[in-house]
Amino acid sequence: MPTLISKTEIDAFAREAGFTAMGVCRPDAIPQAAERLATYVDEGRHGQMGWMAERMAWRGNPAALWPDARSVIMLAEAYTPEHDPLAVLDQPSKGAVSVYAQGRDYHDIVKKRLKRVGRWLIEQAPEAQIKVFVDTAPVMEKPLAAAAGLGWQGKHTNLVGRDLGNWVFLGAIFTTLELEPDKPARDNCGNCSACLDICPTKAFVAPYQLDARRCISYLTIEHNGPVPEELRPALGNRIYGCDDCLAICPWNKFAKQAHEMRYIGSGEAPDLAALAGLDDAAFRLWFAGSPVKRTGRDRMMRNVLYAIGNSGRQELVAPAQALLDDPDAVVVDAARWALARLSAAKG
Ligand code: B12
Ligand code: SF4
Ligand code: SF4
Repeated sequence: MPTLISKTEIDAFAREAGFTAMGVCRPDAIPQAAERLATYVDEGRHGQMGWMAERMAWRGNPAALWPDARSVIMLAEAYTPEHDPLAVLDQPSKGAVSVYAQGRDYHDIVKKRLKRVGRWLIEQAPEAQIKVFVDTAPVMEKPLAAAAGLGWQGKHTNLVGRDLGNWVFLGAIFTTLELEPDKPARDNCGNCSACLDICPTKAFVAPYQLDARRCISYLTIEHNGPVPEELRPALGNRIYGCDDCLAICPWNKFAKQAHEMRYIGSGEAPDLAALAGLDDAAFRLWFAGSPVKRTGRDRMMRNVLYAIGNSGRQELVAPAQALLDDPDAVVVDAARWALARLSAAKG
């Protein structure tokens, strides 16, 4: 349906609500996505994320997800760190938590903002209908954001913008309003391969294609059970997510400051020894309000033990030994591995 709201007005309101950038595309603007998603799933690159293989007809084709939608408003919200996110990798007795998880859970904050923009849209055009999505719905946010002109999918597969860098969260508002689509942005990766080269586990099958099963973000957050032994040394001290391919991207010199200070952690990384002592209740308390909480205490303990094993620090033998009789078999396996590795490091 034709609308009298201009995109400039929507953009202005979205910025007032806290978003850093906005763009519009049609729901049928990502015709290659379905096939690429199918290849990804057929090759098993999604690992244990079984939900990616469900509702593929919707995920790969936003026009099928909601046939009445006429426009997709894509929004980006900056969470640019104020410290060097890779500095913690040189502090083996600390646990590296990726930037996006150092502060408050973005899902809650972005969703509230999306709803605020959505409510405002309906006030301006009461005939409009909207649906808002962030992260967990069967919507491919990166190709949609690229189609809406916010940037391009870099070789690390994340959205990068010439004036945004890649430290942004994405969210979508589908609407029945007809809005003028933006032009997709050009790929500006050129000959650069910094993100592919830095990846500790060589998780990229090719530029623009990730095998999640090798990605530390997947292994530390999504993967249940023991991490394959050959990949454990490459985790280093990363205990929740990984920022290497994002942090190295040269376009971050144009990154915008985060508007939401609740995303900005103190930059202080937690001590592995302290984390190893957490029971379930203490874990929940420590990570209250953070996305880390969703991974659960046992998986975090597993990650902490791999980091202890990689630390070479003999003072971490005692905290690892204390977990040898943990009720969780995966934690016990990780404790044994950590102790064997520390013993080998002692020589
Ligand atoms: C599943 C998922 C993951 C998985 C898999 C990631 C992946 N790349 O597939 C795991 C757990 C590994 C993960 C990790 C991370 N994630 Co994640 N994740 C998602 C989720 C839920 C779906 C992504 C998806 O659809 N993947 C399936 C594949 C097929 O899609 P794709 O990556 O877009 O694949 C494209 C390319 O491969 C490309 N392609 C394929 N072949 C070719 C060939 C050529 C020539 C070209 C040009 C392109 C091309 O086309 C495909 C389709 O567009 C989205 C939220 C959402 N609903 O979209 C968040 C999301 C992508 N994640 C996000 C973040 C922040 C991260 C991490 C940085 C977190 C961290 N610090 O640990 C890491 C980054 C790791 C990385 N290098 O990608 C943000 C990214 C924001 C941004 N700037 O782009 C999102 C959008 C969440 C959000 N709402 O903000 N994530
Ligand atoms: S997040 Fe880390 S492990 Fe995953 S692709 Fe990027 S650099 Fe590799
Ligand atoms: S690091 Fe280089 S190749 Fe990777 S996304 Fe950034 S510009 Fe593209």
